[in-house]
Amino acid sequence: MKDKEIREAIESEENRQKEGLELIPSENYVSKDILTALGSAFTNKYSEGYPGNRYYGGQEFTDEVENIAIDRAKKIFNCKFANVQPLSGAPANIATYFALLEPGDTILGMDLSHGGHLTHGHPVTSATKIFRFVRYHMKDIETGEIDYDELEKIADKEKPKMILAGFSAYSRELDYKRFASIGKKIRAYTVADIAHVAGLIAGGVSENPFDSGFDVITSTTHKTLRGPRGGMILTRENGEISKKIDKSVFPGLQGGPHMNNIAAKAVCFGEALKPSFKEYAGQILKNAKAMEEVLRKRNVKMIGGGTSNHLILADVHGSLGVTGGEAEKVLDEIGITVNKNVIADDKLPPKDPSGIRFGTPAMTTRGFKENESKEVAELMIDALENRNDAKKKEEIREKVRNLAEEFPIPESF
Ligand code: DSN
Repeated sequence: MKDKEIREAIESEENRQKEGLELIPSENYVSKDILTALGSAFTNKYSEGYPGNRYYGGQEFTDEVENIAIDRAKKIFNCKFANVQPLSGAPANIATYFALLEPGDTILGMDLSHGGHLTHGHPVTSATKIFRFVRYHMKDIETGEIDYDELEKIADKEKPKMILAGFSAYSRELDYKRFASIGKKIRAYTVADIAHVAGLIAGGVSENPFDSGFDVITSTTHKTLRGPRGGMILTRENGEISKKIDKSVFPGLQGGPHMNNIAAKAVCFGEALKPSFKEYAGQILKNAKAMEEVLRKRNVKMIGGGTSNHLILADVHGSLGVTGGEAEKVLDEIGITVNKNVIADDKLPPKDPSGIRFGTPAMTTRGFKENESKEVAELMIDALENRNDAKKKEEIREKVRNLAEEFPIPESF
């Protein structure tokens, strides 16, 4: 690359990723094939419209890759329709709201501090100027169980047109059947935002919401699914809902799709269809359970009491007397990347909350098994307990570096 400044920044980032351990549960490492597709000639092409029905010429190969991406996505998630053009998860959610609702309609989603996502109705987001959001919560933060009775009562009273199941910082399985039966009763669309667990569903480790009768799934492709940064919308059937979704994505909200990204999504879906992906997804969960065991042994409180997926939300303020912001910084210093995160009904502000959120998708891609996962959890707690001891932190940094060297980031799967 001729641009020296950018080349150096890229090389530094590559080294940071090589020498440290990535534990942000929404991040992962993609294969070289996916990077090749992202850096391919498809980035030069405009392709407004959909395969066979575009507004510009020269589409024989864009149609080919988009059709492959659509077919593979449908196969993975066992459904009849896929739109692979959303630029990421938030635009996929917004496109779904605009496709199926009218301004002023009500959406029922999970409260952000109980694990929901910003786009599920946090007041800072623009969608709240157009739609009315009401929220459900966990019943018990010790077990993480959703208060389904509360959810049903709100649904009966507020009559939302859409019920959202999905999360950004929640470590337990959702009862999709209960969501679907409440949705059916009040004739609301049921939409599952599976951004975090798409890879677990693809690998058969988590339940597929379509099996419970959900109407729509929205997702990102870059988290547990291990693909390029992007989004998609799937519908169980191919009918009125899917037609509305297509129109809402283009021309409703987006212009030209990013065809290099769609080619990379197709590669990602191909990788997720391989039998080895099932092993990968299973190991993500085993590794998270191994970390959970260490946290429990060392008395670090976990929201929801532990994990049934790829992530853990730990109350480090309550357990170790360190804020989430301080903990994130200390862990950065030893080469382990996590993110500070609010916990349910947090008394501390979102910029420096009580919790940290971390997970196993990226380190599992590196080949970590249960023993290494336990070692990482021990090192994290050691570092937080010894946060004022520079020498101890340097020793831990060295151990992290050695672990990272022992498990280089793979180039293919
Ligand atoms: N930022 C993503 C996450 O980390 O969960 C969600 O948008």
